[in-house]
Amino acid sequence: MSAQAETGQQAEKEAEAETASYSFAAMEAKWPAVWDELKVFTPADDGSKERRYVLDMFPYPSGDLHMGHAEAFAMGDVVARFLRQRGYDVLHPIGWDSFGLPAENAAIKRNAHPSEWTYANIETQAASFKRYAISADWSRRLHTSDAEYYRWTQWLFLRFYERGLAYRKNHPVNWCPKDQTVLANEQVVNGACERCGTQVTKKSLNQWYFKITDYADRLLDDMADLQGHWPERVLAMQRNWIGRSEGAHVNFVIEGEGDAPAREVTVFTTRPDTLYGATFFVVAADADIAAELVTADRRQDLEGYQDKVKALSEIERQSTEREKTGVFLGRYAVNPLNGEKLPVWAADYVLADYGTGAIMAVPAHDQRDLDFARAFDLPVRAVVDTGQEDPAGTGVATAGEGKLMNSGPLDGLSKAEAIPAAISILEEKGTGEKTVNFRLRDWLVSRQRFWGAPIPIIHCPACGEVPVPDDQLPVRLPDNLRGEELAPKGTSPLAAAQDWVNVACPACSGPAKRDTDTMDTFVDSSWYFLRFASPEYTDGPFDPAAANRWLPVDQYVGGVEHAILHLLYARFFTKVIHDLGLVNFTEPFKALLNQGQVLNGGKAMSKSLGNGVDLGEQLDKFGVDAVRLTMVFASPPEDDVDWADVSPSGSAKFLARAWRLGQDVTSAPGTDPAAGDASLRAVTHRTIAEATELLENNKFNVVVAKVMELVNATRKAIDAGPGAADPAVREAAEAVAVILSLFAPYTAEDLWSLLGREASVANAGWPVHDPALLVQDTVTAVVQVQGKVRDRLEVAPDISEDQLREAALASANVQKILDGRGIRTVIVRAPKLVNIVPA
Ligand code: ANZ
Ligand code: ZN
Repeated sequence: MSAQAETGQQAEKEAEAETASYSFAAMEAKWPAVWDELKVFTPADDGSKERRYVLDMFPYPSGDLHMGHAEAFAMGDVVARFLRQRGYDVLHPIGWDSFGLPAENAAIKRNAHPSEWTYANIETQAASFKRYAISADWSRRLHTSDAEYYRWTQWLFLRFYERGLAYRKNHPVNWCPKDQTVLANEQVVNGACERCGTQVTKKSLNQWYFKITDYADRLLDDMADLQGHWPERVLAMQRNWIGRSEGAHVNFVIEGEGDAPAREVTVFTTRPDTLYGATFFVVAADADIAAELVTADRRQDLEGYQDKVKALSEIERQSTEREKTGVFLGRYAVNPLNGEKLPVWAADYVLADYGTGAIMAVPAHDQRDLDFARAFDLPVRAVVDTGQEDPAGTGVATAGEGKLMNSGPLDGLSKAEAIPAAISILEEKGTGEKTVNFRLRDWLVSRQRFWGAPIPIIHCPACGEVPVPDDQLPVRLPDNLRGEELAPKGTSPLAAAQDWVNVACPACSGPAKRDTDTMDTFVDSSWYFLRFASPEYTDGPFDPAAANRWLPVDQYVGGVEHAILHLLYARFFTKVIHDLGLVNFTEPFKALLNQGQVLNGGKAMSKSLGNGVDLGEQLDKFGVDAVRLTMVFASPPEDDVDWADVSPSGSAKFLARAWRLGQDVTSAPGTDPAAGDASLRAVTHRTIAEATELLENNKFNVVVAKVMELVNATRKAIDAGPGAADPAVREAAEAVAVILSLFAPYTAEDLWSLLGREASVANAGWPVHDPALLVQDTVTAVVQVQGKVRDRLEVAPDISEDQLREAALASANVQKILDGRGIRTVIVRAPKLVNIVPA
């Protein structure tokens, strides 16, 4: 056996000895029942304490929990447990986002009902969450696929409908050919289906929408309250997604041609100041207006072009890299300011769905227009003198500030002056007006799938759309459809359930049909945080009084992948629910924490890479506490954790070391620490002070490092210092238990009990530091010669630079190194560092 292997074995034996009596399995078996019994995590909700609401984005029940859940929920639990220790009444609920496609696909494969797969997975995850010691109030558990829940999703839909915020329209929508369902704009990523990656196409369908655009301004404005409490990049993404642009609508008359009469087409522009520089006019190739305007002899060209455009994603269409393409439509638009005739083109770089789907092209000052002008030899006329070279020559459009020229009444004005001036002229003439345009589109909520909340509308041949009366809610999903019957066929599988579809019209009692679409699951998750305030409530989606007591959520925790979809929808719902008079707040989440991802070897864990790490195996091997502690210790919560770089066995060793303090302390509980060892007390109180501040700033990983130092100092005091009977040792060990209770609940509880204290450490109360004990009489100054540490000096914290320099130069160690050489420079950073550079 090699010497190396021998020392390896030796180290292993020592490690074993160290952890021998520390059994995470025994603790995991013992404590959950005690916590349940004591209802440690159920808030009192009686007003005796200030309330705090900590929420983790609820999980989707796809199989068992994975490493990502383990990280996110470890972070959220630290916050919940910290606030509980600080004396707040904490609501920390858990539930499941349990409607959705995967359940349905699994059901088709297994010839089962989606509920079987869903609820089996929920039970698996619930057991894992319990083992993982999430400090959740299990009595408030909810599932969005329960009829008691989706009844209220439907009820909310009807309230939206009454207010004109839910409506149906026929419109080209994003269609996933694989999943055979429509997708919201938010679910199309780089032109592909967010779920399955298939290239998304457009299809004209009659679909239900929520009018989120009515709330665009408020969604933007209210972000001011979130500033500083939400990650800036999430706010930026929402701001971008909403995409507010100020500008003008300008009406152009398109001259008649042959049989086609003259007509007006409006454009949206952010640069009405450049109207005199418009040299052509472009409509979106796929907008109805293109087909309406095109002259007969060019129709075939247009149709050929449209076929090509259909295959392109929105991103491709807007790419500045792609060569510009288009078709002249044979018509001319008249510039309302100078009467000039501009040729009308159809092109793909203009989007049908943005602004009005038509633009005035100003190639001198807009790069896309300039690229197009150069491709088709159209004129370029600069109207803002930016001091740069003429774009016609350079091919580079100039977008900056400057004085107007070639622009009649606008000449000589600055860009900033010319924009309102141009708008006034247009408004006087009645050919345009100031306007605000948003990138945000209405939210498409209907899905042609089974496993979702049915849309509570009945279609009657006589009465049209008739809402299902409230007292007939929920509209339950039929439970007799199975397997292939659930397969997507382009229409909802619900359409095949004849006995379900055919109903009497609630208005005229005549034969009518239920709407067969279900709601996007993002509808379910847009209000669940409200339901947690009163999950048993039967008179409405939630008890308004309870919601006003608990909400808004004080700390929301979840992945940044929800930056726009879920978080924007939840904000929208909250505002509508506020406007319905049900709650007195307008934002759902006061603060947001985006935890990082768990990687393995620098890459996201995935089946194809084969780098997945099984959470269950990690828990079996190292114990829950070691996994939780590792997640938190690895990095700041916002950063990724690379499982290849961390050491859960190191965490386990540390936990055993902390736990053994409990075996060694010999002073009785309640002993006054005042007479205890002063230097250990200073460490304990400094740790408490620092941990408090670090936790308030979500710097959980640093807190773990601090508690490790405290464990070391305590161990030293027991072994080589004042000894196990010193009351300062008990004080330190109890502080370790309480701080550890946020990260390693089993070890902390067991340590607490070894220390002779009663369960639960989870509400022992946060220790308060004594500022008088923080005063340090000396600090350590490091003395370097040419960057190498040669001595350490204990000095007063307020030592002057001169005094410190002198003390360093007087050091015998330094003298020895210098060995008579002269000194070139001395750098002093009092009271911590001196660096001497010899001549
Ligand atoms: C003339 C002009 C001159 C423009 C100029 C810009 C610069 P944002 O800021 O994103 O709102 N536009 C309008 N509708 C469009 C559509 N459906 N597809 C593609 N482009 C469209 O952009 C507004 C500008 O984008 C508008 O202002 C319009 O071009 C173009 F020197 O009008 B502008
Ligand atoms: Zn009717």
